Amino acid sequence: MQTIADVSELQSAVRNAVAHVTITDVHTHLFPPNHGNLLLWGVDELLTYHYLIAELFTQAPADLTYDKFWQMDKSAQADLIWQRLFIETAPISEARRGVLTAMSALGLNPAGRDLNKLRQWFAEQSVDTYLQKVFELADLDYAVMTNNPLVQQEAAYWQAGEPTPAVLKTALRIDALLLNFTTARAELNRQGATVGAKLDRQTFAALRKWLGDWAGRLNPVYMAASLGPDWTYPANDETTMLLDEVVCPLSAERNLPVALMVGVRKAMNPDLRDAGDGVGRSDISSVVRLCQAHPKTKFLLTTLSRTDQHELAVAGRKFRNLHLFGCWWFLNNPSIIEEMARQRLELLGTNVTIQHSDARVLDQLIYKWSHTREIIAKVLVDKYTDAHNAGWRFAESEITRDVRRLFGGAFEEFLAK
Ligand code: RAT
Ligand code: ZN
Repeated sequence: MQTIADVSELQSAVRNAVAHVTITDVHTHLFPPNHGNLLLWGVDELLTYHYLIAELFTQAPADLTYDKFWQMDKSAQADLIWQRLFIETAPISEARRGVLTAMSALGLNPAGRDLNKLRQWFAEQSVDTYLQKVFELADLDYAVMTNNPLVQQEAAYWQAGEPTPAVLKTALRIDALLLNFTTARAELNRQGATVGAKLDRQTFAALRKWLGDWAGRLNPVYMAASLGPDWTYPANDETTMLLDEVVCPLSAERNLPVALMVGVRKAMNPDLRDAGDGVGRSDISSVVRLCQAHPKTKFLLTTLSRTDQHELAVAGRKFRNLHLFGCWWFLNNPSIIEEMARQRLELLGTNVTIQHSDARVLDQLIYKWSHTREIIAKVLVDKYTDAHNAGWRFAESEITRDVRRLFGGAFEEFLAK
């Protein structure tokens, strides 16, 4: 095997591998183009991303009330965000820079400061070819969606059974069931599930059947839920019962992992709607107990608080049924991605999925991945250099193999196990 002797050659091989790796995006909020208005794309959607709405209100004048903002149509909201967050103040936050990166990668010129010109370009695109273009620019093999069968509009599209693009795979989202059984029950029964009000054996069986039917229909990569910082396991509550009696048994039976995203403090400011969620520290010992209680269920795990990350990475070393992924939401910022990547590589080697995009707007795939590639390249150059200086010599094929592991290979291995 030909290995690289020269350290600067090694460093360029690492940079090159990260720049050219094909990525699997393990968690997004994208939808197939034939699912109506569910798939968001274009500059107005980028500008009204909830991350930017939150930023707008940190500096909006007092006479811009929440109600006033929500009553505006999308393009008026986008105009306002463009004006205040790009023209009147520096677009240097991560979410703002993202819009610039996406525009530039598409060959547009954000520095022209002409929003209508940008809009005009998007108006000329057709969604199917644009989807393909974005996947090529970001260099993804596929992205995993978030598919919630308890949302009627979403369920109807899947029940209609139209084919969907191979670049979008499904994930069965189950928060609504895990966190609010009473509300979920009404929709379950509307779908013909005949679920009783009491969480007893019969109800669990009906729920397993309903969930199993949806798993059959969607063929998901995993089931998923986001949970609050106050989530504990086990607890004397519905979430524990539903995990123990419905979700984990189905997961073990079908070898279908459960992805948990823990630490979102929902509706910290309800006036901000989707932009109003905050963060709290999670209880990693609950994650540990869950992995112990359900050794036949595979858990994909990410948490929202920076403070949790070390403890979570240590847990990731202890359980074969636990796989860590992504720098979620408020952690998806260069300084934190870098810190988390270093920590995870040091504790877990390449057995981690280093990032996911969480893209809600198709175009975001472009910037979220190009920004991540930049940071991970920097971190990996250091890590490979350190191993080289310690006496190892790498072959180029080994570098590309391991970079792919970080960007989707380890995830797929975990799914297949
Ligand atoms: O990052 C986000 O866009 C959040 O609003 C959530 O969607 C979160 O990622 C989730 O999946 O719950
Ligand atoms: Zn998400």
